[in-house]
Amino acid sequence: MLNNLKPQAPDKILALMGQFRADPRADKIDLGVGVYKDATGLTPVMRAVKAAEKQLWEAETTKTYTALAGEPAYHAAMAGMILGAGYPADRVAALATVGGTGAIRQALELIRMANPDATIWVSDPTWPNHLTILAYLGMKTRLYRYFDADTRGVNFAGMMDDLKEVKAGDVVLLHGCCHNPTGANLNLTEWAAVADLLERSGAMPLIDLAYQGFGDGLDADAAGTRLIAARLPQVLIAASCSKNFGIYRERTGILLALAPDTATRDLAQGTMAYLNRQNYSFAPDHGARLVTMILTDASLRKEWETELEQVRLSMLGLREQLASELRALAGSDRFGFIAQHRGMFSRLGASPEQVERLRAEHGIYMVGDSRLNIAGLNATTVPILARAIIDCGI
Ligand code: PLP
Ligand code: TYF
Repeated sequence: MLNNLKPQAPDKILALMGQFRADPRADKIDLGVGVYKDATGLTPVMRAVKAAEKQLWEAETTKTYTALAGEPAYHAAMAGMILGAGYPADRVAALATVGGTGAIRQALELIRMANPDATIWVSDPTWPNHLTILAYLGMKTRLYRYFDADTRGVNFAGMMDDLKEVKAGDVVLLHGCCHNPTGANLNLTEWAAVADLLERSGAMPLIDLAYQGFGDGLDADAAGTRLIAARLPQVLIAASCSKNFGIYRERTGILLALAPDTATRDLAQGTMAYLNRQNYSFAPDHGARLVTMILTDASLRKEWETELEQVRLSMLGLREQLASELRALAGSDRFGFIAQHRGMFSRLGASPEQVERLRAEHGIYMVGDSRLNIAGLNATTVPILARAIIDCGI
């Protein structure tokens, strides 16, 4: 039986973590996996999370099962954070999931149940797990152009040109903010044009929102998602709490389904709970409970928002420092895109050979497509990276 299995390709990003750990060089720099790190290289437990955990430890009297779809209070708190106060609650179905990845997986399974023939359109490039999960589920997938290798911005004309072929019943997967792996994002005018296209074609958007609060702020990062939700009758949103609450290993996420009416919402809600039951029954509760406490308690929320803003601004500061170091060394503004990108990542546009040189000669680790995690830097390592980038001819 087991000998019939075929070896699976490892996750390149996670494999890089192992390679980095095994590297004996003391001055090595990890710009690989997308985890926030502070200036000392630590991924801290956020202050509000610690405080909520203490309160929960004192108050929690049972750990019995919750509800298959998760707690209504979690649904409401997350829907409010993502869609804004005053969202149409009578049209929103919600499902607690195993992280943002679980939300993506359940969203795709929901789509497959509703329309097994749907083509899922994904940006080129995208987070590799989008593609592996789609292939695993046997769903039709097509790429749309997204990244402009010359400007390192969005190739919006190419994207819209490719999406002309989208048909009614298809799904367009969009990154809500902080595009992974490029760091290049749509502006609001572009989001509005995407909404027009979706309206015309009758396709449904699936928005992956894994970095709300890491780009331009909690509300600004949800602006594209909110615009789409205001315009389209049906929208799926797969959100993660891993990054913005720093609770990666708690596996906390949510799937929201905006339906055209309450009867369809109820149908979606029942099917979503069914999907949790088939795949893993109840989703983890601990992280979802902490998130609910933080979002609904004024003082915990203020503490969390303050720390999240510090995290966001520290990454923006590193972006500006790196762009300015490179401006000085290159004598041009060709790395200015680093300060324009948002979120944890920027795609440098270096060749695989140059990325390998950075690793071998400078002990600097980034993903093979030249994606670097800005949060892996600090004020001391930024100039070291800038010199290495120029030294490797990037
Ligand atoms: N989507 C994107 C684009 C991501 O980068 C991540 C990051 O890990 C996720 C979804 C899901 O995250 P998680 O399953 O850890 O919540
Ligand atoms: O893209 C990243 O680095 C993060 C973390 O299988 C991650 O999203 C990477 C790979 C993976 C799960 C999470």
